[in-house]
Amino acid sequence: MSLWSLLSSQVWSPGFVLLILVFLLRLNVRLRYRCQLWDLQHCPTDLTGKTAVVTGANSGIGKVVSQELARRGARVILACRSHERGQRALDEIQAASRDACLLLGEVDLSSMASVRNFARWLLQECPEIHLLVNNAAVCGIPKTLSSEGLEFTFATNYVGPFLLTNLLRGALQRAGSARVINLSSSWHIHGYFDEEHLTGAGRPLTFNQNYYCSKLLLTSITGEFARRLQGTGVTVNSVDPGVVYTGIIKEFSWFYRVTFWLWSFFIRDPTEGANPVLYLSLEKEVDGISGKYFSNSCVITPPAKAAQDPYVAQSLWNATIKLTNLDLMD
Ligand SMILES: NC(=O)c1ccc[n+]([C@@H]2O[C@H](COP(=O)([O-])OP(=O)(O)OC[C@H]3O[C@@H](n4cnc5c(N)ncnc54)[C@H](OP(=O)(O)O)[C@@H]3O)[C@@H](O)[C@H]2O)c1
Ligand SMILES: *[C@@H]1O[C@H](CO)[C@@H](O)[C@H](O)[C@H]1NC(C)=O
Ligand SMILES: *[C@H]1O[C@H](CO)[C@@H](O)[C@H](O)[C@H]1NC(C)=O
Repeated sequence: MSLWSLLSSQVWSPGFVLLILVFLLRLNVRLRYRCQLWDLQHCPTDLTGKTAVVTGANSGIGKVVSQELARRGARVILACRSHERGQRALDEIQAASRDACLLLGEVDLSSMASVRNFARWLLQECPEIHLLVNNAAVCGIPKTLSSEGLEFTFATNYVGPFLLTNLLRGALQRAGSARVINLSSSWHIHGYFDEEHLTGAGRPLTFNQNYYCSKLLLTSITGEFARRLQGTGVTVNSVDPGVVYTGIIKEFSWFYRVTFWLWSFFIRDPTEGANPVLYLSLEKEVDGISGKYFSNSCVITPPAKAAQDPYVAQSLWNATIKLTNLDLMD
């Protein structure tokens, strides 16, 4: 077919032109992300002999992170709430890299009893932990109280990881130098402080604000934890993976899910979303840096004002210690 007949043929319907436009736009977005992303391929870090724990490892960002850590020789504990979904992810990662050393752990981060059981088991299996990725989270769930009297979203996204990190503190310190990474979100700037939210009380929250607020608390407490761990060799930082097309929207109505799907052409895929998390897990230049918030292009960025106030963070720390009965432990 000559060029002329191709140009004058029927294929140039508006639909076809639109399709090409979408394709070009997507290509542009992909190329732009490629420039923003950290160069994972050229990072030489080897994790042989190291132990890493990733929560919510069965899907999305957590699965990509677990796979990369395992590929680099780490023993990776996939901490999942569903045995079945966890096992499926484990089999998949194992199939991709046959030497991967993986262990499945069961934990429901919304239940403090479950977090304690998991920590007990984990400390028996792994006396030293070099990397903890607090990745699991939920989004889009209306206010719900757990049987332990905690609000479900806050319990999963904030109180559970708080308790887990504290219970694993000894194992992290024993590792000599360890990193804790909290998955935040740039949306935390839409949250505000109210400790009473943790127990389902406090000022009413609008649509999805429980998610934003829980991420704000997480970002704030990261600073406080870092202050408390100064000099122990353990660093804690939080990071925004960017807007990523994953299962995070599974609890939303079909309308939001379809919108997100349409949007998925222009946002990050899980591999791109995992990139800043892997940067914090692997990159040598992050050694010793603690208490910071990293943007999705791996740059230290000031978090929301509310998350920078050490007094607020200390008060939040005190409240959460009490809520999790950690004050009765030692
Ligand atoms: N996607 C984004 O645009 C975006 C943006 C900013 C921040 N983030 C953050 O990135 C992190 C990873 O999210 P994702 O996008 O990869 O979403 P995802 O695919 O939904 O992954 C979330 C994981 O957390 C697990 N989880 C949820 N509740 C749990 C609980 N109570 N106990 C244990 N595990 C639980 C889920 O397990 P199940 O499979 O059993 O549900 C799932 O494996 C989250 O912290 C999220 O807030 C994501
Ligand atoms: C937190 O608790 C400590 C020790 O119990 C106390 O000294 C400190 O003043 C409290 N901080 C805030 C902000 O409540
Ligand atoms: C993340 O770091 C904080 C401090 O970073 C630590 O207390 C916490 O347990 C980890 N998870 C959360 C929820 O903050």
